[in-house]
Amino acid sequence: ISLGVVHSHVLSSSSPSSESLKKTIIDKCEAFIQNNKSSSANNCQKIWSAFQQAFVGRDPCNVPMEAYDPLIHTVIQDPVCNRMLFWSKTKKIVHDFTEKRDCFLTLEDTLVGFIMNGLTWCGKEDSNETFTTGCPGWTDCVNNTVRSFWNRASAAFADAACGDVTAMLNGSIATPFSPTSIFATIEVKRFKAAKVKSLSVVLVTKENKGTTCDDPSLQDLQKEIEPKLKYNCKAVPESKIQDCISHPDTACGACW
Ligand code: AVW
Repeated sequence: ISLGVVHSHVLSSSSPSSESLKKTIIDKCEAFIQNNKSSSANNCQKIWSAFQQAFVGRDPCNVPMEAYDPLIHTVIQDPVCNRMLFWSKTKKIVHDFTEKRDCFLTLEDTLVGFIMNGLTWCGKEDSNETFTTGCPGWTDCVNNTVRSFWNRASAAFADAACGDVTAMLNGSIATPFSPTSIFATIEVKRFKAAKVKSLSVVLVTKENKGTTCDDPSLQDLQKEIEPKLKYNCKAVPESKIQDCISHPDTACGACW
């Protein structure tokens, strides 16, 4: 049995055919809806068809983020005020955390983010094929198929933000609020003062080392936010968040 599983895994991940990408996406879509009944108004076939029209037949380095507008408009997603969690350079810990509890939700915990998370895809000019290998990498060209998707999905996630929003940033790197990140270039710029009350930064630190909330990049963030929204920042040791990951019964409010 285990050999069979390995074999089919190798087959499905190396096959570049349109059918396998379509199946992967529809399967993930249906699995998500199964586990999140609040998403059941979505139609996975419609989502696939809106998704593929963004990039099929196009140069994979020339897909602007607007190409995904039809996909974003097809997805039905309730806003979750006060529970939205943005992140930058904290991908693993933030998702280990949200996987265990419902009090916070990242883009990757929403339908469209969940479906595309971990996938690579692209098309080719004058072809109706879809590919999952040989696609341009994140920095190979600005308007690549995958990066433009994340830009567009992040924009929609930030547009929907409301109430008190939280951002988990990395206090172990020199510039926790990186000016080239999606968080800085897209999400922060789209918070609407009429809907978003405050931004709370959780700066994940390694035992009182690294950057603090006084870091110049975080001062830039504060300047960009205030006085439109309230801003606050708290340095939280990584071990405290790890404790909350291992003890999912701990109240979310006690995690930072
Ligand atoms: P990130 P963001 N090469 O941790 O603020 C390959 O910088 O941008 O956080 N992949 C890359 C590269 C690169 N040079 N740069 C970024 N990525 C990919 C959506 C990689 O998968 C959520 F709502 C990395 O883990 C967050 O609030 C991911 O992009 C926000 O945007 C995130 O890069 C996180 O984006």
